[in-house]
Amino acid sequence: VFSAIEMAPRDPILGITEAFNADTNPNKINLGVGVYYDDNGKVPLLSCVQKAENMLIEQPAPRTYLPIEGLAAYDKAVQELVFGADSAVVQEKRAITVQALGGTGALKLGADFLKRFSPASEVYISDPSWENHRALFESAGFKVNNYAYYDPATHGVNFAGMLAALKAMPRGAIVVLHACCHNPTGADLTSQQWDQVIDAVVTAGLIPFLDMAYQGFGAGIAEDGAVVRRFAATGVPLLVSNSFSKSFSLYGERVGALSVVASSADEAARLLSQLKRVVRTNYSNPPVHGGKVVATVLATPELRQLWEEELAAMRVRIKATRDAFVQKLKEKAPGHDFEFVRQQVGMFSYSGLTKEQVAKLREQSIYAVDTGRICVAAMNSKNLDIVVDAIAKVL
Ligand code: PLP
Ligand code: TYF
Repeated sequence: VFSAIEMAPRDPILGITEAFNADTNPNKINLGVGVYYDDNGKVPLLSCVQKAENMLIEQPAPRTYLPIEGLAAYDKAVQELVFGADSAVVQEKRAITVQALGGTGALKLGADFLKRFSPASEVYISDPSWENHRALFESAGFKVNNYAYYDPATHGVNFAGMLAALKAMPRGAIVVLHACCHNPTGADLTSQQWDQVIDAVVTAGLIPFLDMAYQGFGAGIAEDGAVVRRFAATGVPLLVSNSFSKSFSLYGERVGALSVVASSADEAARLLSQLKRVVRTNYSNPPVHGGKVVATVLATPELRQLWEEELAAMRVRIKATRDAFVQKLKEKAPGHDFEFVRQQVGMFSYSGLTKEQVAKLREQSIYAVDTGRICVAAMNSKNLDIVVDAIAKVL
C-alpha cells in the first residue's frame, strides 16, 4: 500500500525554516516564517506568561482531561476578549467558544463543522492568503476560490475588485477574511472599507469566517478586534478563529479558539453540541497548560495589564523597524521607493521583491518567502544593515 506514495510538497513557509536551519553561515537571517523576535533576535518568553506559570506551579494540579470544549475559564475569557463582555452576543448567550489547537486548529474545527452543515458551500479566500487557508479548507472537502485582494501596483488593497468579488459570490458562500494584519501582504482595509465589506457580506447572504491570528499587532487589542465586534453586531451567522501563538508568544503550546455566533441561545446550545462532536472525533479534548496560562493572564488584572504592555512593546518595535527599514533603504537604494512598507501593518510586508531577487538574497544567507513576503519582526537593530545592504545589492 505504501510503495506508490509520492513525496508531498513541503510547506512553502515552514520549508524555508528547514533550509535556514541547514545553512551553516553564522550570519544567516530568517525573514521567512511569521514569528516575532525581539531586538536580540530571540523569541520572547513574556513576563506575564512566566508569572502565570509560577502561579500555576504553586498550586500543582492533577492532569485530568479537560472538557471537550476546553477549559471553561479560558473559553469565557477568550469570548469576552473577542466580542466584549457586555456585547449583545455574549449577554444573550448567542456566542459559543471552544478552545482549539492554535489558530490552525480553530480553522480546521470551523471547516469541519461547516462541511457538515453547509456541505454545498464553496469557500473564498483572499488572493493571496496565508498558504494554509486553501489546503486546510480543501482537506475539509471544500472547493476553494480566490477573491481579489492585493494590488501589486499600489502595494495596497484592490478594494474595488474585492467588493465586486463579494457581490458576485453565491448566497451561502463561506468568505474567509483576515480580521487584521493581513498575512502575507500587510495590507489592511480601512474602517470605511470594512463598512462596505460588512454590508456586502450581509446583503449577499455570505457566511463570514474571520481569522484573527495577530490581534494587538496592528493598532491595538481593541482596535484590531473591532471588525469582529462589528460583524457580530449584524446578527449574521459568524465564525471567528483566534490565536495566541503570536500575541502571547506561545507558539508551541497551541492555544487558540473557535467562536461561533448563533441567532439565539437555543441555537447556540445546539451548535456547541455539534462542535463538540467535531472535537471528539479529532482529538477528544485540548491540552491543559497553554489554556491555563492564557486564562490566568486574562483573568488576573495585574497580569493582564502586563500582557497589554508587553504586546504593545512588540507592536511598537515592529512599527519602529518598518520606519528604520524604509529610512535605510532610502539611503542605500536611492531611486527605489519602499515608503509603502510604513503603511502596511502587522508582522509582514509584501516587499515587492521578485522570486529571482529572493533567490539572490538566499545566496547571501537571507531567507524570505518566494512571493517577496518578509517578516518585519525578524529584523532588529543588529541585522537591519545586513538585510538592507543585501536588498540594495539585489535590486
Ligand atoms: N491564520 C493566519 C492568518 C496565520 O498567519 C496563522 C499563523 O500561524 C494562523 C492562522 C495559525 O495560527 P497558529 O500558529 O496559532 O496555528
Ligand atoms: O505565515 C506564517 O509564517 C505563520 C507561521 O503551515 C506558519 O503563520 C506558517 C506556515 C504554516 C503554519 C504556520
